[in-house]
Amino acid sequence: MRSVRTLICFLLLAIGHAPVTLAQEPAPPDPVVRFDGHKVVRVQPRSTREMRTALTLTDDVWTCAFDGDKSSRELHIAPIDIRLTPEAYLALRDSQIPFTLLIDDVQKLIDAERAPALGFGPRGPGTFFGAYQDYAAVSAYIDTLAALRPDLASRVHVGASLLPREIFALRVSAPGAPPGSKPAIILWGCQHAREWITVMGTTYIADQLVRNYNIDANIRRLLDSFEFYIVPIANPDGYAYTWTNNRLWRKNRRANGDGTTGVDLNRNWDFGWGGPGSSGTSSSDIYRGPSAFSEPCTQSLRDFIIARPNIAMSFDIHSYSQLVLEPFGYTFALPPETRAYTQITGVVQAAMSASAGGFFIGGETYRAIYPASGVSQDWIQGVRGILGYGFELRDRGSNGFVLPVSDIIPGSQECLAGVFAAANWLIDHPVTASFPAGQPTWFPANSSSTVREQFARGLLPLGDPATRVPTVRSRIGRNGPFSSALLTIAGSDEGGTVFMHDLAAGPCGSVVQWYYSVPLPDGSSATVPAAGPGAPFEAPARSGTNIFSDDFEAERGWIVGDTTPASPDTVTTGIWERTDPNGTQYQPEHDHTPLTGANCFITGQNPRGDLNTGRVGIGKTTLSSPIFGAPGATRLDASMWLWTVTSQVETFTVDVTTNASAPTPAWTRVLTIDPSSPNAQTTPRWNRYTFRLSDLVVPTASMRLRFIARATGSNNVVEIALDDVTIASFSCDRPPCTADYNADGVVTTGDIFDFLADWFAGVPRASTHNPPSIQDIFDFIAAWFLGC
Ligand code: 0X9
Ligand code: ZN
Repeated sequence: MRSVRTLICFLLLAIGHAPVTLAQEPAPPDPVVRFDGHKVVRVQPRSTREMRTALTLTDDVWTCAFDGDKSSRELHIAPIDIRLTPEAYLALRDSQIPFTLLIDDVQKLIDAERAPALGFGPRGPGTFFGAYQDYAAVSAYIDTLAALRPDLASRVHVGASLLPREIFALRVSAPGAPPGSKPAIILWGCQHAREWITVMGTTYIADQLVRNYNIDANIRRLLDSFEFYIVPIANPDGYAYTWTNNRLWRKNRRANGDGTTGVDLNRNWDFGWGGPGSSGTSSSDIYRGPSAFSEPCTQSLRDFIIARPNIAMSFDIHSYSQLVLEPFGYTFALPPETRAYTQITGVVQAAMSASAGGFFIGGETYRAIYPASGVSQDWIQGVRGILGYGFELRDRGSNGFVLPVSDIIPGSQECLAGVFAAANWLIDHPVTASFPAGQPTWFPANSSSTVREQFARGLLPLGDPATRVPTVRSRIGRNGPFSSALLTIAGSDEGGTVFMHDLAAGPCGSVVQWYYSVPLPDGSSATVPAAGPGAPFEAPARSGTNIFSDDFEAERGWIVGDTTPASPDTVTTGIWERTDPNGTQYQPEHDHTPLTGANCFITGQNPRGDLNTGRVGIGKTTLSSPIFGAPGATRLDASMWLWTVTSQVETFTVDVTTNASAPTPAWTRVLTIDPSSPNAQTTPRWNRYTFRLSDLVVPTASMRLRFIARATGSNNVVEIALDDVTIASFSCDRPPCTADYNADGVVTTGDIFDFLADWFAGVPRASTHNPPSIQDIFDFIAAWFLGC
């Protein structure tokens, strides 16, 4: 289904505009295009035939982007917004194709947009955001801002468009910070000419930064940390044309030499250029141009970015649909910064949604909207390695590109909220660590374990890992000195370099603490977690026994097919198999730990790019573990990694039995994933699940786990991958011992000294009273003499 939708989006956009908009500049003079009685509708086709019919009725697709229903994205022919002449609208009504009317008269909206809102003048200080502003007005306003605070702000020349018009930027940073001395954040609006709210939103951010440095503590923090480069109009010729001739023009104003005009600047960048979701047809609204970077506007922005290696993050601002978009657009593959993107997208979405009424959702461009190749964001991430976001601002279709003047301020506030949230995240997370095999939750007592970790860049690039090797500092217990060791490189995966090191654990009941010191390219270093020794990673030492452990690299007796004769599996496709998966939207490219193996269990191999062959058909497919036993275990944990896609009413369940050899074993539910579950995603990743089986059942000598993927409709998707299953029992899971203050696993006089030192130093952990009381000491000594 995905490929059908993709094709349709592509076809629709590729058709291009009606002849009336194709005339070349400058002579003969272009007519002014009017849209009297034109309507915008959101069509919900029920078949490819209906989609094709809708396609014949329009020459202007407003978006293929948004279907308003997260769970059905990718799975159905998506709704599309199209503009229709009055005649075409009547034809659509006759066609019986389901649609909703979004805009009744486009020209009326355009006329209303030009009229300044009541109580606002079109120009002058303080009223700039009371109306939309043309190229000259925005340019003049940038000068005004620079003049207002020359210590903070300056106008910067980015380059020139074809005609030529200047592409200008405002640079804003704390007073006295020379260019290049801080990490930079760059944002640009209006690659697409008709997306007027993006011009206002970017200028609004410039305005707020300049005016509020002395007033607003957060703005001061941002300008003390970064330099901002704000480019309100990345496509000046196109923008000017939307003011003079055609409010709905999207591309630049290149005369293509064949009677058509315009290259889509956001298909002209040189990473994945020419790929899916771009067109080689010059009349198309997604025409990519004759070659990558054929246009002066994209060249200028490219060179401006290359000349500033301190750029840490970028925002390409568009409208509409209310989306926070991660790379990539040209492929469903995830960018190498996946972990940072995931975290930043979350805070950005939340901040934008909390700001002025709009609700924003996030995802990678390719999956969240449609394939789009040659987009600026892909070049930013793919070539420059810069965190690159794309926003789609207001609205969700009620007015589309032609927002009422009353939306300028709230729409701009949403843009600002998103940019600021991401910038603040960067300040708060200079470097983050992640653990490819999961963050250790315990260590085997009295022995040494290998830990693998990766470091993701927040504020600054980490640079070449081989020349800047992080250090681990660790100790047994919560007091005393840390010892240091350099990490070694274990390999790399899509998350970057994987490091490894050994950690020694003490006796049962003790804890291990550790943190990292990560050198940065500028010679400084960051600690991870940020507070370093003040709040390190910590995990207990236990005497655990691995009852069962399988990474699926070898055959270990798993059973495919329901073991209960009364309820056999019926599906013929999507049956569980142990294999090295081929990456598709629904299936991982790698098993969970590609450094140490290739295989996992999946619900049917999909040939690369083919989403259907390996899909679970109507019915269920069952996978059962070999029998394992832990009779008498007081604590039995199961841990596994799952990669899940479930849509519609499809489900995935995990059960455990304690009478595995009975003819009809009884099963206890351990996990259900359905579309409402947190990890039931259409942008799947490997997630770790840990269950305390001993809380659910009394462990016996004859246990099994069972995994069932179930589909009830042929159009729906349930695709599961399973890897790295571990079942462990713990004989030592001591409750915390107050007397073992330093958590080294033994109660000695050292605990008294460490306790007293901390108590006198005011360490919060040493006191249960606020403010600390002498009673803390009496309580501790009593516990110490009692032995815990
Ligand atoms: O198709 C596009 O270029 C963007 N959508 S739009 O409706 N504004 O034309 C999406 C491209 C990737 N996303 C962003 N950078 N926003
Ligand atoms: Zn756009």
